[in-house]
Amino acid sequence: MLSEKMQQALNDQINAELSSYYTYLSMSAYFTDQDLNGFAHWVRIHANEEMMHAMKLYDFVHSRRGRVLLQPIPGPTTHWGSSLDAFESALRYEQYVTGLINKLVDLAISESDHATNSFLKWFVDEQVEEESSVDLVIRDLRRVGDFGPGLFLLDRELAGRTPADTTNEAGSP
Ligand code: OFO
Repeated sequence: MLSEKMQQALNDQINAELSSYYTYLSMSAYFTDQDLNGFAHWVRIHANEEMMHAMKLYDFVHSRRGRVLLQPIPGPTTHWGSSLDAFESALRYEQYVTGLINKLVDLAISESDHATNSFLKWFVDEQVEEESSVDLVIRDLRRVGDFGPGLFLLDRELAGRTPADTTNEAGSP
């Protein structure tokens, strides 16, 4: 069984992951509007991963006989100054989410909730990957600067992103 406090914290994290999904989907729409379809594709795959994160938590709460209580999702940002601005804001957001995961781990440890602590290890590792993948695009964008052909080629490259294998990750009820 989950404690009331842990259940609330996991519900809050479900909300944060759904907010991430909404934010990345909004960013994908922004890139489509900018005719950067490779960027839009990359970010949309990222959005789908956020939904998978939310569902992983959702299933975990149920598997511990807890109650999932969905909360309102805040309206996402809809405009960014540039591609670089969009990805820099994504990195700041991922760093914020990493902080939330760390706090969840702290809570699990303080409650000696070993099952939740073990479950959260996947998220700790995932955040390293999330920050790194966004940071790599930022570095490419900084290299490219205002050079149009460079942006064109980067857009082509990002169009090649394939979805992560989520077998055994999102889970089903
Ligand atoms: Fe769910 O990791 Fe990004 O936000």
